[in-house]
Amino acid sequence: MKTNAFRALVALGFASGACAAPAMQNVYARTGITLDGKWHVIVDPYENGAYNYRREPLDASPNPSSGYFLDRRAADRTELVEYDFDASPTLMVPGDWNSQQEKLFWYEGTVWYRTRFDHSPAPGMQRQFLHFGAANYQADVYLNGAKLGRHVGGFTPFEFEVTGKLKPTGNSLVVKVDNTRHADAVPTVNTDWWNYGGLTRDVTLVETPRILVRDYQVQLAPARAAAATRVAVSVQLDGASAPTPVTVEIPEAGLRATLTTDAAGSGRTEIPARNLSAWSPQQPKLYEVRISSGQDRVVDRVGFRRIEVRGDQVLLNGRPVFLRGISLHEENPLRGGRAYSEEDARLLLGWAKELGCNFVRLAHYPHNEHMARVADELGLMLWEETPVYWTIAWTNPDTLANATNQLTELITRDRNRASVIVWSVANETPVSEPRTRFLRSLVDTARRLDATRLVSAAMEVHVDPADNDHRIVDDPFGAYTDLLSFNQYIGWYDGLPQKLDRIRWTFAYDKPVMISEFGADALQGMHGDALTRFSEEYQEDLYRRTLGMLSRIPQWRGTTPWILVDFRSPRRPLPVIQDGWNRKGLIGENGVKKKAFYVLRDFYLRDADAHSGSR
Ligand code: GCB
Repeated sequence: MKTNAFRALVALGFASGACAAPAMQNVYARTGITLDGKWHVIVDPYENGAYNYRREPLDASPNPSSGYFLDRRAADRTELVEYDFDASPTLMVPGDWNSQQEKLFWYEGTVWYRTRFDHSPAPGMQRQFLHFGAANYQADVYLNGAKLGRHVGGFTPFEFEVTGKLKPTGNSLVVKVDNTRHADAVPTVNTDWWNYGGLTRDVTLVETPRILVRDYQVQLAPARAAAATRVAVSVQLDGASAPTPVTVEIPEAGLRATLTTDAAGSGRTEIPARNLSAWSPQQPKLYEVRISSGQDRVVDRVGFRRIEVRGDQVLLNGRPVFLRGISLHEENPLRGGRAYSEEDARLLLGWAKELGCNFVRLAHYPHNEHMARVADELGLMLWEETPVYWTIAWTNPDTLANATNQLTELITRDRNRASVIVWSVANETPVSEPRTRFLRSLVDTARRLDATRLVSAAMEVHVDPADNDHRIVDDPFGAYTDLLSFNQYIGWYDGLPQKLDRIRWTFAYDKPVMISEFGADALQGMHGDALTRFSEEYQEDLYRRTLGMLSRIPQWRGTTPWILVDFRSPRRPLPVIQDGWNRKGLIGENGVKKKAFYVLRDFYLRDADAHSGSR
């Protein structure tokens, strides 16, 4: 299925060779072999494997020189080949390179990865796809010496069809991964997180029959007044050249429907569904959903719930809810480096559960698919986000196409997850006309791809020029979002915590207010009085006062304080205290909880739900 964003990327010449295709839905449920494990790597800061000595791209050359790192061997001892994957070191995939090799800790540039594998088709399978969970930031992929294409964007899945291109033995898969930052990229050059490079998520060879269910969405239809509950189903087949029947079943609920696709392979239907138990944090019920067409069959586990906004309330399954949240980065501090596995997801989301959360903000980019699947199971609602962070090249059409593509790939992957309730299109972007136009375009994309969830962004606040204790939230972009979400750091970047007791708020919109960030750095184990910067007591006091201030806002409906765990950031050099870590975690990098953790937990367990706006 070629989305508009995908077409735009091709039209803009985003790719060298073919562009990667958007990945198929629910890849973990498919027949496949994992290509995870040790890959040989060549570190190539000058991109010697991609350009000749005149800096001409070897991709464009009909006879690439031996510099081209495509797993060649010298034909005889006189031939000059100046690299050797077999004799080069290895890195684990999935995994970032920074946390695996000390020499690569700060590295930003190109690393060439190579694995070899044999392949004999699984019974009944005619098509093969190479699926990458993510590669940060740009990946050029080569199979058996031929280029398959390129993918841009560090946090979303992509794939290449390789049917007819595989050999029974000794296939060579080479990926050039480049995490260089660029001013016109998404994100841009400036962030407050570690730029982990590499094949950071699972790599799989997926096999399917000739016709496959490439994509589907099975969710409750948006509520219509007095209408019965219905499950809305949309399906996209790949490989069907004529109308084809598709069957959708939810056996436990006794539901079954058959639809017929159109000539383009798309089909939709609605199934009346009176007896489904709703998914919620209290009861995260998941149903087995089976979708089959011809030889192809996929099985998923899907929860059914409704999320809406009415006036200043957030309604989950029709009832007001307070979002007891926390923000988190995709990092496992105990192992070090990017989180990628189901175990990592259970560690991070398990801590969020201990904190009393029903909501988690996956900041500041799309996290791996396990996060949403584990959240589905644990009953945690999620805010998922694109890396449109701080400043972006707002007027550059390539940058918008890139952001649109990343958002599209995220929504396509996770739109069957009951846990996901918010698509967030940006974080702390400075107000300007071109920026608002850019973000509106992303909102339109999100709503077009998925009409069943809320859309928002973490916005900013401004100070009333006439009154330093008066904060105003009137970002013009707030007119287009469902939640009025914003970050604020009164008491840390803006005065001392006592100031929190005096602040008054004005909101330009009658919408649910969601404070997407507040917080203070504290080094776990460092103690002092409540005015000692970086002490646990300062952070604890700031949390108490912030919760007091927010409790006075009548339309306050949730918060995701910054942040669950300390995380690595090159912007945080203060020796002894930061040492390259942002210390705003409620849990230290050693896994030990700080005092403020308990302040927030007590608030969540005792007082928070009183702010749901239920009247
Ligand atoms: C913010 C950013 C977040 C930073 C945080 C901080 O406003 O959204 O990415 O890490 O502040 O610690 O300064």
